[in-house]
Amino acid sequence: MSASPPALDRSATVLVAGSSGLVGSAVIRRLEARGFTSVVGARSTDVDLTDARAALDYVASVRPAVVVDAAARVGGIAANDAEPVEFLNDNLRIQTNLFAAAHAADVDRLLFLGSSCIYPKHAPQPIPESALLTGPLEETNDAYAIAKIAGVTAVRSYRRQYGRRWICAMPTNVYGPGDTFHPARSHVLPALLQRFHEARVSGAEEVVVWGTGTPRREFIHVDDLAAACLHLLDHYDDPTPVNVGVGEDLSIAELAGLVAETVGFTGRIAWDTTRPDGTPRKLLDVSRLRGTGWRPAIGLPQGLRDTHRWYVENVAPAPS
Ligand code: GFB
Repeated sequence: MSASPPALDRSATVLVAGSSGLVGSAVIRRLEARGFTSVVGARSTDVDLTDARAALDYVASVRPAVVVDAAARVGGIAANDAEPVEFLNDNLRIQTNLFAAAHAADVDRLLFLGSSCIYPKHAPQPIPESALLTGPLEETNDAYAIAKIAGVTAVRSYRRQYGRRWICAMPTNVYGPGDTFHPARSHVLPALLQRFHEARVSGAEEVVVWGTGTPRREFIHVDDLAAACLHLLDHYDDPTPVNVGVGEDLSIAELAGLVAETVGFTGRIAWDTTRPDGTPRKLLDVSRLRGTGWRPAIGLPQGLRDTHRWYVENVAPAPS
């Protein structure tokens, strides 16, 4: 396994790119809870990372010792399928510019967040890190996946050519408070929470869920992912990306049942099989992560309740 680097200095300046997003905001909460005293969050309104000059100037002005790259254009299966050009180009630009700026500012520790969609569509299950680049990708998100694979290669290249102690984490599907709730663009878990909640409130008898219900997905709560990111920065220094998951998956049909139970919807579930299923199964092999001594703490039923509460308090329209 990897060499263990020195734990991060709690007074080091840590720059979290993508700090208004689901993952970036959770990483900031975790760093602050763990006693980091100089945490800087970069939102897209602070710096446009698709602009190379802006990225260089911004990182030079912050002078971070550590960078967490949680900045990305993200979305669910429909958004990825509809806008592959933006998912490819924006993500390539964001990470290329941020890495170049971090290198120019002599940043020695960086964590890049990828995605489990980098693995082949028919990878062995659970998916080991060694499955990378062993087969064709799922077509609905190949543009996003290629951008993330380029990011993994870039991190490995900065390590090899310049000796940077940069690392990659590959999270499974992430959810939690702060997620994007949009009927067409979001990932499945927030999309279903919103749809089932609205059906319960309006008294609808049926909720439509996309696809066949048979694909299997693994979900990690964003606070667990943030904890894993900090754990890896403190304990992991190796060119191999690390899968970050919980080690268990469920079918979309089972997820829909759990969401219905969480929000109190008791009507029918109908399946819109004109919608794509995407990858049949994405369960990560998390033995490398477990080998570093980390385990998740938040189970899916608890995480769903937290996320539903957050949705009701922050997103759902107030009852009139
Ligand atoms: O979360 P999701 O969009 O992402 O969809 P992926 C997961 C599964 O849920 C698919 C089904 O089989 C969908 O067909 N599903 C059912 C729904 N109802 C819905 C719904 O209302 N909304 C959505 N979004 N899905 C994404 C990638 O793939 O995963 C990204 O496109 C990224 O690139 C992300 O990697 C983690 O797991 O299929």
